Amino acid sequence: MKVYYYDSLPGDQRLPHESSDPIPETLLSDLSIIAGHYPEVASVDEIAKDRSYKNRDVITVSPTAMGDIYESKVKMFFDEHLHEDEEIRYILDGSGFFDVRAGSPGGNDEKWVRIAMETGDLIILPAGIYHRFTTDEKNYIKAMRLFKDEPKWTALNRSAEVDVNPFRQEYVQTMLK
Ligand code: KMT
Ligand code: NI
Repeated sequence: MKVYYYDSLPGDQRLPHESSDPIPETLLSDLSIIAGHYPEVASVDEIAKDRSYKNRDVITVSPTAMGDIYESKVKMFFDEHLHEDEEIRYILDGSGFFDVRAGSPGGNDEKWVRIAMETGDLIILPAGIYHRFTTDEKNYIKAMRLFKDEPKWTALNRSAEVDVNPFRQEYVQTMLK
């Protein structure tokens, strides 16, 4: 996977938007993100077992799989949001971008970090991190979503209220340490 700062220039969200600013080597771990390449699904089974993840499903995001609702789904995934649980995604096929927030929360140094995910890539986003997702120009990704218990999937879009959500506050505290 490739990691870089999003250039924030106008243009389709599915374009790479790669800025030339260098990123710190520890950027993802500084944000409490775990990411890696695991060609064997068996490695994912092991990670799920270690973290007590009992359920999973597979989602295909593409015009073929979703039909008419594809464009609106892609727009929805791209709304900045957080979850009260970890978000684990394993890419089974295709590719796409996970954007995560870096910089001081609400500060003028906030940036998007773009993580370009391909087949075999796994990402674990901590609860409370603001993020968004989009397919790329290929308009096709097949991803495994892992859940600790029931497939619960609530996205809380960024707002003043969500900024003070306890899971958000806990994540922000972790960043200050
Ligand atoms: C998310 O959290 O935005 C998603 O689950 C997107 C689909 S997974 C590639
Ligand atoms: Ni999400």
